[in-house]
Amino acid sequence: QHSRAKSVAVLGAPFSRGQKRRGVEHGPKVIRDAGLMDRLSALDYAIHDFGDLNFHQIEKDEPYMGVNSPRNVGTANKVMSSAVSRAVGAGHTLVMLGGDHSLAIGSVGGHAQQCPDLCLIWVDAHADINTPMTSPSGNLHGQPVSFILKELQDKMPDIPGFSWMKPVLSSTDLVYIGLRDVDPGEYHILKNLGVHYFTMRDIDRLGIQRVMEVTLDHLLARKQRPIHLSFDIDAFDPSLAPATGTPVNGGLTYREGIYITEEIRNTGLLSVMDLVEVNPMLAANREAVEATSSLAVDVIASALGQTREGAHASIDEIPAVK
Ligand code: EXY
Ligand code: MN
Ligand code: MN
Ligand code: MN
Repeated sequence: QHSRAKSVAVLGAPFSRGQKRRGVEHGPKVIRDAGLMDRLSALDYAIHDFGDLNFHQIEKDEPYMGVNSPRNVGTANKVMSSAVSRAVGAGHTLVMLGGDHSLAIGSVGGHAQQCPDLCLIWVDAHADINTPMTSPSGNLHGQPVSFILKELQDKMPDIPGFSWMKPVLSSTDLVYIGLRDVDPGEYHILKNLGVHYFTMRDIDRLGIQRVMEVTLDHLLARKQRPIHLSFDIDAFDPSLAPATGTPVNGGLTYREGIYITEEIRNTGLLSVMDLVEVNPMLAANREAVEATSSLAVDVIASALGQTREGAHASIDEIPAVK
């Protein structure tokens, strides 16, 4: 059966310093405005809104070795890490609303403090595995995975703001789904470390059902363990998720995205989920913002147990005629 009835906590992270386009700090607000809490309360457990984290800005934050806003990103992730650790330690399944994807450094880091054996499913158009030395942009939202992986530590310079951070996962603990824009340095790292990944081409070839079967088998066959799902909304096709900073054509369909989260839900092992990179300031109009944020709500609800076949949670018999 599915996971024991648990409580779910939602934590907003209005943060955008991992990239250069303002607006992604409003992600938590537009996702909540799209009805997140109502949708989750229709599911089967206690649900808590932990509100938004408070990130105080560090004024003097010069680039370091080409990395932009290192102190702001490092410090924000330290805050994120302790908040996630506390929430998971208190027994909640946590949903983190970004904010840009650099926040996964703290989210995965804090999760790993409580669950050192966790595995990571990274759903994204991008691999986000540049090191500071390979990054073409200097943006930390394109680098979080390099901070997380043990195998890359001797390739990582000491970046100001990150002295608290320890790498927590091995490359075999990670699977990517949805890749279609991978930089040359990233490609080299993926191949060199033997990271398991499914590009959009792989999804075309195998189908999403097979992709999920292989993903979950790779991560869980040897031993059941907590899942961290880091879901970048830009994994979806830009026609579905236009309000995001780095859209790439040829992304997930609605049904592929929902199938991914349904399969993760069915393991009963989802422990923390990030939903990042919704940027309402980058949409052409209000409809585009609403489409993107209600898609985010659908993905989160599906990861937490909303099914396409319905549910019988609150009805235990067919109503009699009165
Ligand atoms: N690979 C590019 C870079 O490192 O700058 C673009 C990264 C975009 C990252 C988005 C959040 O997934
Ligand atoms: Mn990303
Ligand atoms: Mn991305
Ligand atoms: Mn690129």
